[in-house]
Amino acid sequence: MAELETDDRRARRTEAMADLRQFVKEAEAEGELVRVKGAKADLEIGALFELSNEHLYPPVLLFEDIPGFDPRFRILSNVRTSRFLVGDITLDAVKAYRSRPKQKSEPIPPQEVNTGPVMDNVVEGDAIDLNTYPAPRWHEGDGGNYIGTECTIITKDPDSDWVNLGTYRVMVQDDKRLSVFIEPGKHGDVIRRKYWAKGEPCPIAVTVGQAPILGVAASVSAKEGEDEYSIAGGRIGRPIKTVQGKHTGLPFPADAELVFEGFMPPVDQESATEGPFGEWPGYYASADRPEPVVHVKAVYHRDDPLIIGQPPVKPNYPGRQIKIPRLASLWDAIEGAGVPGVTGVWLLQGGGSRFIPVVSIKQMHAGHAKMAGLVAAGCRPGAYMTRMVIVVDDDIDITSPAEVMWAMATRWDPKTQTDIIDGCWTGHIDPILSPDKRDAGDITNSRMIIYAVRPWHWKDEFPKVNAVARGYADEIRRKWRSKLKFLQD
Ligand SMILES: Cc1cc2nc3c(=O)[nH]c(=O)nc-3n(C[C@H](O)[C@H](O)[C@H](O)COP(=O)(O)O)c2cc1C
Ligand SMILES: [Mn+2]
Repeated sequence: MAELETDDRRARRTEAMADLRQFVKEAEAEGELVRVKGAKADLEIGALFELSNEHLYPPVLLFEDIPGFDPRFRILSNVRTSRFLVGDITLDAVKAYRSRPKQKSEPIPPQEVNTGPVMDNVVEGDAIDLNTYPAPRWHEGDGGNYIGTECTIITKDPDSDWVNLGTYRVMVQDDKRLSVFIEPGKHGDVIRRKYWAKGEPCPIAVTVGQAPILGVAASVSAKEGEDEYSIAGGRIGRPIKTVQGKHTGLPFPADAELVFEGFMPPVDQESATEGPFGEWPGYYASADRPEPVVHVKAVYHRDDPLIIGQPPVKPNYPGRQIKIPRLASLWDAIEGAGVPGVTGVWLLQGGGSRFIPVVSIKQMHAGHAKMAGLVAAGCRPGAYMTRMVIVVDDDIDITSPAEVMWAMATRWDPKTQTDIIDGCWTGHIDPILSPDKRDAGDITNSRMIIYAVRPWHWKDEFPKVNAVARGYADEIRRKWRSKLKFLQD
C-alpha cells in the first residue's frame, strides 16, 4: 500500500531538500543514517558506497574520521536516494506525480546576504592545499581523486546577468588545481567559451556540499538564460541565500558546506589529463583526455563540512533507483503523441535510467502496440540511449522484471513481433558504440522494439492465463494475513 503523504511529512521533506544539515537530522530520525568511521578515501569508501547500493533505499552514509584527513571533513552519500526524500517507487507514485497540479512553481530569485556559515573558514593563496580535503578514488579504474560528484558548478554569463548552475564532475589535479569535466554544449561550456573567446579565464565556483534541491536544479536541463538558483528557490518556496566570492564575485550559497573559487584559463593555454571516470552505464567507455583546469584562489567552508559523494554505480544495483519524474515525462510524451490506452511506463532493472523502457497498453485495435512502441522509441524522453523497448499487455506487472520476462517468453514471437531500427540517438558513453563508429563520428545505435503482447488478430484465442486473479489474491491476502506469516511481507 502506498503510504499516504501527510502535509507535515511533505513540509519536512521540503525543509530537508532546502537544507543539507536538516536532511541529516531527518535521516537520523528516520533511522536511515549510518555513520562509518575510519574508511579510507582510496577505494574503501567507494566500495562501501557501491555495496550500500545493493539496497533499493541505500542507507545514508556519513563517512567520518577518514584516515589521513582532518576529522572535521566528512563525506555524505545517498542523500537523494534516501527513503525519506524519495518515497515509494511504484507505478501509483508515477500516476500521482503525473496528476499533480501542473502549474510550475514560479521561480524565486536568490537573495544576496553579507555572510553565512560558508564564510566561517576562508583559505587563500599559498595556504591552499587541495589535498587536505578527502577526495575519494571511487573505483580502481578511476584516473584520479574526485571531490565533486553530486556538486554544483557556478558560472556567470559575461554578457548578461545569467548565473548558471550545473552538475559536472570535479577531479583534484594537484594542491592548487582542479579539473571540471563539462560536456560540449552544456551551459557551463557555453559560458566558459565566451570568456575564452576574449582570451580571458572563466570565473568559476564549485560547491561540493549543498542543499539537495540545488543538486536537483543543477542537474535538470533548464533553458539557456534560466537561473537554476531561481528554479531551486521556487521549489522550496523561498529564495536561496547567496554570498559573493571574494575573487570572482560569483554568488554561492551562504550555507554551502565547502566551496572552491577560482578561474579556468582557456583550454588551449592550459589543460590536464582528466578521467577516466566510471560512467552510469557501468563502464569506462570514454578514455582520459585533456580538460581545462581551475586555478583555485579561495576555499570557503563551514567548520565541519559535509562533502557529498555520489558517483555512478552499475545499473544492476537496486540502489540505482528508477526516477519517478523520468517515468512521468516518458509517459507524458507517449500520451502526448496521441497513443491511447497506456496503462504504465517503467524501466527494466539493469538498463539504468534509459536502456530498457517497458510500456503497458490496453490494446484497442490492430497496430496499437506498434504505435506505442515506435513512439516510445522515438519521442524525446525515450529516444536517447535506448536499446530495447518492450511493449506488454495491461495485465502484466511491469514493475516486476520476472513478469516482463514472462510476457516476452510467452507472448512474443521474435520473428514477427520485433522491429530493429538503425541510426538512432545515443551518446559517447554507450559501451557498444564501436571504435569505427566513434572514429567516423557516427554516434548512433540500433534498437529493438519488442511487442510482447497477445497478437491482436487472434488475441481471443490466445491461451488463458493460469494464475489467481489479482483482486481475489488481494482479498485472500487481507483475510489470511494476520494468521499466515508468509503473507506478511
Ligand atoms: C550526479 C551527476 C553527475 C553529472 N556529471 C556530469 C559531468 O561530469 N559532466 C557533464 O557535462 N554533465 C554531467 N551531468 C549532467 C548535467 O548535470 C546536466 O546535463 C545539467 O543539465 C547540466 O546543467 P546545464 O544544463 O546548466 O549545463 C551530471 C549529472 C548528475 C546528476
Ligand atoms: Mn543551465
